[in-house]
Amino acid sequence: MSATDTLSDALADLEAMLAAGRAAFEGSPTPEALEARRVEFLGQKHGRVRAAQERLKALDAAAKRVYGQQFNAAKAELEATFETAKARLQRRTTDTTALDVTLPGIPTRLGHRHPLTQTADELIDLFGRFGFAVARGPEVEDTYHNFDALNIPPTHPARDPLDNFYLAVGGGPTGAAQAGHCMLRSQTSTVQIRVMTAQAPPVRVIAIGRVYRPDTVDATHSFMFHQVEGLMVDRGVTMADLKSVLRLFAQSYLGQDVRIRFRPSFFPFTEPSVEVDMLWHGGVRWVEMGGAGMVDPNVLRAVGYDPEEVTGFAFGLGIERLCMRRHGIDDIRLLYQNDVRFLRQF
Ligand code: FA5
Repeated sequence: MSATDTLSDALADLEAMLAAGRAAFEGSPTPEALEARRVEFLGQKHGRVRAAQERLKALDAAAKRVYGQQFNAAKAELEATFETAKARLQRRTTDTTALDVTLPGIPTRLGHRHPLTQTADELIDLFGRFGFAVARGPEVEDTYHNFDALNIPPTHPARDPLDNFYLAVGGGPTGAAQAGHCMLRSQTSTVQIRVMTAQAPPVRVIAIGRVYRPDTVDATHSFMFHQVEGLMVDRGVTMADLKSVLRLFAQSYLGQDVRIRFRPSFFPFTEPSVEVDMLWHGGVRWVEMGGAGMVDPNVLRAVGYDPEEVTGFAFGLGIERLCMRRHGIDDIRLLYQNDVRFLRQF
């Protein structure tokens, strides 16, 4: 092997070592990795730079001069690259904007059920303990279940289009498509009919759900709200049972000291009928909580029950007002604005 060949080999190896060292230092992700690579390249005893220096010994005087110059430049460049990489990694560990993995995390806020959903769940639980099962019915109803079967005659003002959300399409009581026979239910009393047509007495159910009325919105009225309907039919059910159940319910849900009162009223599907009020606002104002009464014999007959055999009571309470009274909420609109600052309190 000639001295010239040895020089060109040595220069090629030097160039390759320089490229590898540059890449190793610049690509070091941590101070520890950089230190390991420093030892590999710049280590005093066994480093690759040291080995490249050893190549000098085998070269003749002229080649030594050439190689020596290139070696010095390569070594200086690698040392500088190492220092730059070291400074970069140091900056990263002392940089205050860098991620500090020892800091406590930012807790994720857990969501929870809307106060109205909580109220509905509590009512299901409470009435469940009184022996009432849960029944369901559709929100899009026909006028048969919303009116006819509830003894509400065709000319009754409760059917006024200004007081109801009729739908332009839909099925009538016979299922035939007939505009105006379909509506968003205005009361959960529709479910009474559905339950009684589906099963024989005894019946003891509640139905919870949305109802719709084009009422003017104010602190206690919304155009969409929720009702809990109760229905109990059996032999010998009396008005005394109705009053006991409602009083027990009010005390359980609103507190032992709650005061409720029954006022004579009228609903076409109950006879006698009452309206139930609860005392509110520091005991200075009565607020209507619902309507109730003994199921009208006409309604029982229409679903195939014998009013001589069985009697029943029914009630329909506004869930928003129960929830408001329970939590001291003075405006129904707060329940529908979805302001998390409000909702977070429940
Ligand atoms: C009824 O809806 C009857 N179906 C109740 C009933 C059932 C009577 C079974 C007899 C037997 P009323 O229209 O009064 O009745 O409504 C009942 C309750 O719903 C009211 O007392 C009130 O608490 C609530 N409510 C009525 N309208 C609204 C409204 N616009 N916004 C919020 N709550 C309302």
